[in-house]
Amino acid sequence: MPADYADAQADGAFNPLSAGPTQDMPGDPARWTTRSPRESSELAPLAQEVDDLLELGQFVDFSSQIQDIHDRLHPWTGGDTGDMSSVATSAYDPIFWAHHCMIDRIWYLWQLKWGLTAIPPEYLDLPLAPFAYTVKEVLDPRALGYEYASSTASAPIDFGGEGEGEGGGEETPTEEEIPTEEEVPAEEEAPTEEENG
Ligand SMILES: [Cu+2]
Repeated sequence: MPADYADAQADGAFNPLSAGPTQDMPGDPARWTTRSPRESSELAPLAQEVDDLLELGQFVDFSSQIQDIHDRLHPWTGGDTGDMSSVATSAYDPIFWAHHCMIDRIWYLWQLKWGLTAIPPEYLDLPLAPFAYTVKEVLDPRALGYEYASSTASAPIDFGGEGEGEGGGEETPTEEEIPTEEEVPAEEEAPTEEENG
C-alpha cells in the first residue's frame, strides 16, 4: 500500500486518501472506511502481468484478463473486513478511484496500441445505463475531458481550439503539420494593424 494512501496523517493533518466517510446504509451506520491489505509480495507479479496484458491483441482475451486483475485488487486492499472487499462499500474508499483510474488507463493504452477496430463492433452502440452514453462515446477519454499523461506522446491532445491551431485532433501530426518555432507566434506578441485588418 503506497504511503500516500496508507498514512493516516499528511503534513500534520488528516490524510483524505487514507479513508473516506460512508453514508447511512441498512445495518451499517455512517462511519469511516477501513482496509486490511494483504502482503505486498502478492502484488509483485502485477507489473509484468499488465505488460503482458497489453500484448493481447484479441479483445476477448484482454477483457477477461483485465477484469481478473481488477477483481484481485479489491480483496487485496480490503482483506477480510475492509470496504474494498465489498461491492456495496468499495467506492467509499478513496483508493477505489485510483484503482479504477488505473484500470481505465490500461484499457486506453490497449486502445492506442491495437486501435478501435480491435473492439468487436457489436459492442460499440450498447447503452451504458443509467448513463446517457453508448460504449463508443466513452472510448476516448479526451472526449470526456481528461487524459493520461504517459499516453500523450502518441496521442496529442486537442484542448478545444485555444492553441495555435495545429497539432491537435485525433491523428498524430505529420512533420509538416507540426509548426516550427518561427511559425508559432509568441503569446504576448500583439497583432500588427495590418494583420488586424
Ligand atoms: Cu472495482
